Amino acid sequence: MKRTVLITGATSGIGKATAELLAKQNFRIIICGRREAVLNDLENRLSAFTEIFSLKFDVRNKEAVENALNSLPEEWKNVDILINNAGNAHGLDPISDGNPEDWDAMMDGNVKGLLYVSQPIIKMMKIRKSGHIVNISSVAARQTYANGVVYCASKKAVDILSEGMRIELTEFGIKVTNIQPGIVETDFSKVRFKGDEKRAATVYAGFEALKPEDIADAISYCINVPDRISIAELCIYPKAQAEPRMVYRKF
Ligand code: NDP
Ligand code: 8X3
Repeated sequence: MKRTVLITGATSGIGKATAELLAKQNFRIIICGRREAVLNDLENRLSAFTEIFSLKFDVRNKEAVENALNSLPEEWKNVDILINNAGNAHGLDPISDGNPEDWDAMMDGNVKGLLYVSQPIIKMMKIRKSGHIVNISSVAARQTYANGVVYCASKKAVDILSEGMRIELTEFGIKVTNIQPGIVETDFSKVRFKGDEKRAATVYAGFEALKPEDIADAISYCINVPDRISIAELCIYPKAQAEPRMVYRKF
């Protein structure tokens, strides 16, 4: 029987690549994001491979999250695998100059949003005594870097939530995987730099960044291992990256 996967942030980057890969495996997928037109396009394309259901909501809006999850038809309500991927960095400034609106966007989206989505799904998983939660953290959680401190803090929180979920949920037969990607070439930097594509391109210049498909492959590995195995944590760098701020570029 096909397992049901819910992916947040499926409209772009890592989430989209994951939806595209899992659609060709033995899964039915609930794709989530805020951009309805992108969701519709993805649903149309992936429906050629498997059953797809799309949900439009902002993870920061608790009521919208609840309404969206409650609106799932009965046959889609039992989520076997939750991939908490939605998130972004906003701005690259020292705390002294940072915009509090950017801090809100990161803390509300990357941390509280993950909790809002997880709670109702965890309740259902606990009743069924099975499930798997995959949280997309970042290498930014491993090492704090100047100007990205609030983003780093939000991803450190994701690490702690993953650890805590594993501690609380193992007795219910629920697995929790925390993935820390290094630099992946997606819209991430375009969002961080508020649409400045030229500045975003400098992040990926002079070396081969990870592709979103590389992280999709890792997620696929984690959710396809035999049930007795729990991949608790993965840290994945591009070959040229040694730590968050140390990238060997060839110019
Ligand atoms: P993208 O900008 O390409 O994708 C981000 C996704 O998150 C989009 O689908 C976006 O959908 C969704 N999203 C963002 N904010 C919200 C929100 N408030 N409500 C609902 N959905 C939201 O970036 P990535 O694919 O790179 O990022 C995915 C995850 O990977 C993030 O958690 C990021 O922190 C993490 N990560 C990324 C790395 C990188 O180098 N790219 C490295 C390490 C971790 P929409 O706009 O439609 O709402
Ligand atoms: C995104 C990777 O190194 O820009 O999480 O923080 S990094």
